[in-house]
Amino acid sequence: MKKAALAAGAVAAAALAAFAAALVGSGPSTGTASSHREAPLISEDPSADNTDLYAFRSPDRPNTVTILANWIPGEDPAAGPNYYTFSPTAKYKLNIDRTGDARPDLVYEFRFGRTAGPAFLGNTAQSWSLWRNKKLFARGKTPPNNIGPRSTPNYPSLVSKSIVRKHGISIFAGQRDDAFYGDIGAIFDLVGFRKGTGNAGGGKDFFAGYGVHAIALQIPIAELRAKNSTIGVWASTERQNVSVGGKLRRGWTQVSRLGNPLVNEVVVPTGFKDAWNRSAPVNDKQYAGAVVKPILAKLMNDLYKLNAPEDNRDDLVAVFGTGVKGLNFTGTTVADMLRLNYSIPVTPGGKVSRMGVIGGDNGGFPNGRRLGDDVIDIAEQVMAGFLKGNKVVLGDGVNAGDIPNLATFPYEPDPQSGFGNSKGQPKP
Ligand SMILES: [Ca+2]
Ligand SMILES: [Ca+2]
Ligand SMILES: [Ca+2]
Repeated sequence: MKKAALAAGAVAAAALAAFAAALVGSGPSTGTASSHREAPLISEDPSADNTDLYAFRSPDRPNTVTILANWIPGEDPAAGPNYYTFSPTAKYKLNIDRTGDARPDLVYEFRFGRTAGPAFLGNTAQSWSLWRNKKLFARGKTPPNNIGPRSTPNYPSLVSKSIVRKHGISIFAGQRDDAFYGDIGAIFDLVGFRKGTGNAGGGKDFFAGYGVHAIALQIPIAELRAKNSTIGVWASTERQNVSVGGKLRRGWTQVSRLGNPLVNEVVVPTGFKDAWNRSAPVNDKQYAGAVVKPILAKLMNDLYKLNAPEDNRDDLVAVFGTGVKGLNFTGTTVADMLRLNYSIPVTPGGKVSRMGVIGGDNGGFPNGRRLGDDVIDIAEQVMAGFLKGNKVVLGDGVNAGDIPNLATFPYEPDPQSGFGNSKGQPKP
């Protein structure tokens, strides 16, 4: 058992080494979430960088679906005076396909303003406007970042005041604690694990203490009207084209996108990662070869002799590309979208498995994704061949985030405060 656990841990590490590019964060940190710094170009543009995407039936309001997307890897809450903000020169999008063709039918597009702050401080409360299918839908303001007890007292009330409700839809945008979790520090130290590993705990949550910027929508199910009650969701960011001393290029260019966690990092070869970020899900068939014969499965076998199937991975194509038949299949169009069958009931609290569908809980990943779903462990086990009968207990030893998620919208926890900076120790 001990040996098995050790092997499992090592494999987890190998898998994560591949995920690593994605997971390693920016700035003062070394990491953030399931798609952090996963491609060369976007790693130079953190405020446009998608980190994670979630979609789930809202546990406290089961007649609605919540879609939540995070941007900006590794926000140190103490990073003043110019704290992290959404970029005023980017468009942040949540795209929903309701017909299975991987073309968006509902596009929620956010733009943010930014004004100067008091004295030497940046202003982190940002006005926003939300456009739905190119029509102005709502306006609002983010709460400020969680600076500290003097600047931002009673932070939860600032958050609840910032939530806008319009035509039955709840809307939030602003800083959050990163709900993603995983042991990244050990993995990058030459795939070493601290102890135990497997799924038996013992890992260290690298993301503890770091924030992100989130956009969350809570949409009545009655508005979604998707074929087979299954939506395909992805988040994306566009940058305004700029010209430097030459011809003006008008318009916008997509610089980042995210559907399922870990796809661009695990599946897409490095040389194609930037192109992948610029492309649309509808054209994802070009990457199907990399899914059918994943380099990661071979790597895992080479290193740890796991017996992971190395070819004909139709199971991975289903999970990432088309949805799983009988669960959240959207048709034969291969596209990286997070697919949620919202006719599947919310899993009652005591029955929730962090392993989602492979843990017997169809209310979680890959049927959508909840904040607590352990997508690192799930991805490792699925890559090893779980759905083809090769069940290896893999994991990174971190089974939950450092802060509990909230029971109500926007569900992702309040960010830790800059004043409360958890990294240093008071001097004697
Ligand atoms: Ca469509
Ligand atoms: Ca966290
Ligand atoms: Ca884990």
